[in-house]
Amino acid sequence: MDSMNGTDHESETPTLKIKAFFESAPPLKDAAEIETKLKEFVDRNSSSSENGKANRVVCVTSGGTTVPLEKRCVRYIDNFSSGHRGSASTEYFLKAGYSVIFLYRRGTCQPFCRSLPDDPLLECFTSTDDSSIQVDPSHAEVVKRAITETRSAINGGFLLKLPFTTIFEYLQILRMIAVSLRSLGPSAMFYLAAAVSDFYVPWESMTIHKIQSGSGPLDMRLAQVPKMLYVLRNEWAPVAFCISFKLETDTDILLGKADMALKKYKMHMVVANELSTRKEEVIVVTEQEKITVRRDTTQAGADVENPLIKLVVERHSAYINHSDA
Ligand code: PAZ
Repeated sequence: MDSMNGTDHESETPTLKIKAFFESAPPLKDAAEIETKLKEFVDRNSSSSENGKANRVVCVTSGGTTVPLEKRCVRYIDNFSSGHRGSASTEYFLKAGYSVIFLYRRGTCQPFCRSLPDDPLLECFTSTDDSSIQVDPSHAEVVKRAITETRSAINGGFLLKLPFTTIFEYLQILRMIAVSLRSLGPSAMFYLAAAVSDFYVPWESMTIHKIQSGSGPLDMRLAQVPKMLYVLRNEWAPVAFCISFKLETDTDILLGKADMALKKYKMHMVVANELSTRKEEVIVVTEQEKITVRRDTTQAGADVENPLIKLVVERHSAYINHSDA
């Protein structure tokens, strides 16, 4: 499931197919509200920098998209992504002074909340005799960090969180973000870590009601999701710094596919990762080099996103300086 990063049939990805995808997609229910939030966020980050330049803003996508099988959706095709990569990267981008638009799958990992237990409400809090609620001392530190860091980033105007569930929502919101970040020129970045469905059921050919099991095996044909990286780079945000991700389970094809995505979609970087080792190491593919980035195994709790974001920020700085020259 990697349409944003995919390489199959790119030659069949004309603007027309993409236009058709958006025209047939069910309209976003909260489009006006998202538009307003984006405008406020971009305005704040365009004017608040001290040196007269726009703040750096990164759109981090995180988690997997779903593909509904029915309009009144009971069943859908899902994706494995936990959102760990996107949420961890968001924390490091904020630390590096970026403002972040976090486009995430509902219910997946959130920035600053990665260390919370699975069921935070029941595991971190206790109800006392006088019916007040207290944090269990063993979880006090992680709860405090989750609340203070998240509130400070959101209230300070550095973090905007926008949720999606379906492939239709994801791509429509991504397009809105891209268009609204256009004014920031090279200071804007796209860090596309979400696992995006390759195949989908077009809205107009989708059954309204729950698919019935009485009529035997299900025979369903899925259409290919148009390759949106193409329009992102060529139309929506042509000057932004763009990083896509490539996930494979077969290491023999991983770097070849990443290279192909880099060239075909003119990405500035492609982060290649293999499913079982993705939390240990990634390979950053650029036009000139392939850099292996590893988690520091000598440090407890160290993650691969820390060195990865350092490298990304360094390359983004060079890109901005080069654009200014
Ligand atoms: O979300 P997560 O931390 O479980 O996994 C991250 C990832 C593997 C989804 C990401 O690093 C990635 O490769 N995203 C693109 C996936 C793709 O090729 O569709």
